[in-house]
Amino acid sequence: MNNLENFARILDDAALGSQAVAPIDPDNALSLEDAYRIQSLSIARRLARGERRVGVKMGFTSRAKMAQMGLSDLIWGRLTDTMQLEEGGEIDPGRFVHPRVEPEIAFLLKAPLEGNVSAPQALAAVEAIAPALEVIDSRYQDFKFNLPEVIADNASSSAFVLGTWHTPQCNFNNLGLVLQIDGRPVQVGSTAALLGHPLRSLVAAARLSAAAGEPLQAGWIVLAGGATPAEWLKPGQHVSVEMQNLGCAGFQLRA
Ligand code: OOG
Ligand code: MG
Repeated sequence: MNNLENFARILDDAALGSQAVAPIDPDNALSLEDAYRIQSLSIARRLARGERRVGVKMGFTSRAKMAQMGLSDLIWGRLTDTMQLEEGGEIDPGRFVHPRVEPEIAFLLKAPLEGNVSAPQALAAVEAIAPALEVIDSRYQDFKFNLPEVIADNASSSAFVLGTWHTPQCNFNNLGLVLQIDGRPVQVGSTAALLGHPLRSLVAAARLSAAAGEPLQAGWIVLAGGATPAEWLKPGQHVSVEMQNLGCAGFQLRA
């Protein structure tokens, strides 16, 4: 087993066992290319266990997220079917190490989307949009990492919940949103926080996925990134996002 495979195993085991691990790149020696290779190898382990690839998540597409995590480069990760949890459902907190939640907007694609596309070309490939909650859960101790480490860790992907799909034939560039925990608003924002327009996040996803040799497919979901800072989650909490015109998505963390 080479080094990269070993790191993929460590991170995959950490996710499976909900157990934090030490940083894998304490000397800042890992290249971004190797970091994405580790991510790809860790997802290959999930696919070998029978999970199915369902899309892509984008990270650090808002200033709020960049500032909160102290990193300012766009990153992306791979979504599989077991990460999608039932809207309104109950989630076992035991599956996480130290979860956080953030409000996002999701795209459902009706056509493949590849390479350097324009925003109108990206929109033409969108079947529907929905409000979303992403649960991020770094596998590193104290949720601390450098850029290659978070990339290797599949951009902290852990779970997501989607609200109802809506036609994209509406203006969704500046929709107000509220993240609530136990009925109390904890973050307020707008989809405009995502690179000025969430479609820009989809454009970036098309470019980065194609460059990695895994172009976006019809039927895939793309999570555009957190529009506000993420909030820590505790067992027993109820979380929801309400998005202007698009409705709500929520879940209950079991006590
Ligand atoms: C990295 C993942 C970033 C987003 O939406 O910006 C992300 C992290 O914050 O742990 O999911
Ligand atoms: Mg996110």
